[in-house]
Amino acid sequence: MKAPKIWKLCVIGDKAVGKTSLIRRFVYGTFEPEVEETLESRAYKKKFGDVTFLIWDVSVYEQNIKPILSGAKAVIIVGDLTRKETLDTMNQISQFLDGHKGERVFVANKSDLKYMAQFWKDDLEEICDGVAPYFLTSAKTGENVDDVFKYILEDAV
Ligand SMILES: Nc1nc2c(ncn2[C@@H]2O[C@H](COP(=O)(O)OP(=O)(O)OP(=O)(O)O)[C@@H](O)[C@H]2O)c(=O)[nH]1
Ligand SMILES: [Mg+2]
Repeated sequence: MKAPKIWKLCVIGDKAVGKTSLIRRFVYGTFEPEVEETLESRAYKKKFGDVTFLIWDVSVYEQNIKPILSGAKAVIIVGDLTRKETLDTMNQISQFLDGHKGERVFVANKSDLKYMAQFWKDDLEEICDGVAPYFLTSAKTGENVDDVFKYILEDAV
């Protein structure tokens, strides 16, 4: 019997950008307009292809994120398209991750509210710096959410 492949992923980003909503959309296929803030980091499990993802929803209150990020195959850095300051946080996180081994993926969430967008693809291209991919997602409609995980499954080394 082949040993199951378990990949740890981490979802991180500014407050209320939709980290929990994105994970719930992917894992359960649901969306809720009212979500409780995530006080403590926790993991969700989802089998995808021949891999089991262990997806960590990293709380903004996490005191020590290094152990949580340790061993992650990929880190999903999330921002909220309707709040420019969340892009700055994405950038800061990305710099903090320099030297971290796993893959890095940028996600600008709430694309269903694109008429309120405060940043767009050109800004994302800048922070990706040609080395990481970015996705515009909506946890509300589900747009592109699976594609983020599909990318990690197929392209993460
Ligand atoms: N319109 C829209 N609302 C969204 C989307 N994703 C999340 N939300 C809403 O944004 C709010 C915050 O979502 P959460 O999933 O709690 O965000 P979070 O990043 O986990 O927040 P914290 O755990 O508090 O840091 C909730 O009211 C969600 O319903 C989206 O794609 N579109
Ligand atoms: Mg949350």
